[in-house]
Amino acid sequence: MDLYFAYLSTYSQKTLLGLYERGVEFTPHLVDLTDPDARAEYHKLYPFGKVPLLIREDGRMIPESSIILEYIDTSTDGGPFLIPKDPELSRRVRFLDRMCDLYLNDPVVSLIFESWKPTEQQNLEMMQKASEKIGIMYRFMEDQLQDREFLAGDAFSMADCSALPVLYYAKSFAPFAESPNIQSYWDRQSKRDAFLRVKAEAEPYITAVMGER
Ligand SMILES: N[C@@H](CCC(=O)N[C@@H](CS)C(=O)NCC(=O)O)C(=O)O
Repeated sequence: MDLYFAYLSTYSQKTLLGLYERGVEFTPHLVDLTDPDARAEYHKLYPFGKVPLLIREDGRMIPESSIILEYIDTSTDGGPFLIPKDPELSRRVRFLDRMCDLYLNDPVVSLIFESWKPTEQQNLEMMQKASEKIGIMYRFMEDQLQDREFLAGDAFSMADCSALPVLYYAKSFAPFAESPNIQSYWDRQSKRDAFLRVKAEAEPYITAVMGER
C-alpha cells in the first residue's frame, strides 16, 4: 500500500497514528504542500489535492482519513481494532471522530493559518469565532472524558487518532488549563509509542513553520 501524506497535516497524522497503532506496513510518499510544483504534480494523481490518500496494491484509491482507517481496520490483521465491532461502540467512535474533525480540527487549522499572517493582516473576528468553537468542543470533550480512559470508551480507537494530533496543535492556542479531563487524557495518551513516533517525525516540519513550541 502507498500512503501520500504531509507531516504538517493533522489528517495525515491521524492516519499515520492508526497505521502505526495497527502495525500496518506501507510505502510512504511525502507531499510537500508548501511547494506549488509538488502540489500541481499531486493534483494530477488526486484532483482534490487532499492528503492523506491511500493507494491499494490493486491501484484503487482510498482517500479521506476516516475511510482509510476503516479500510485498514477491516483489511489487515493484527493490532487492536480502531473501530469496534459492537454497533453501539462503533457508532460512538465514528461520532467522536466526526466531532473532532469538524468541530475541533477546522477551527484549530483556521487559527494556525491566521497566526502565520502578519499581525495587521489577521482577521480578529474570525479568530475570535474559531476560539469560541474550540471552547465549545473542549466543554463537549470534558464531558465525554469524564471517567473514560480513551475518548470513546475503554479502548484506543479512531476517535483518539482524530483527537490527539489536533490537540497537539490546539494546546498552543487554547491551553487545557480549564479542562482537567482533557489535560489528563493528553498526559496519558500523548505518551503512546505510536503517537510519540508521529510527533517525532512531524516535529521538524512543524518547528520549521511554527517555531519551537
Ligand atoms: N476530510 C479530509 C480532509 C483532508 C485535508 O483537508 N487535508 C489537508 C491537510 S490537513 C490538505 O490536504 N490540504 C491541501 C489542500 O487543501 O490543498 C480527510 O479526513 O482526509
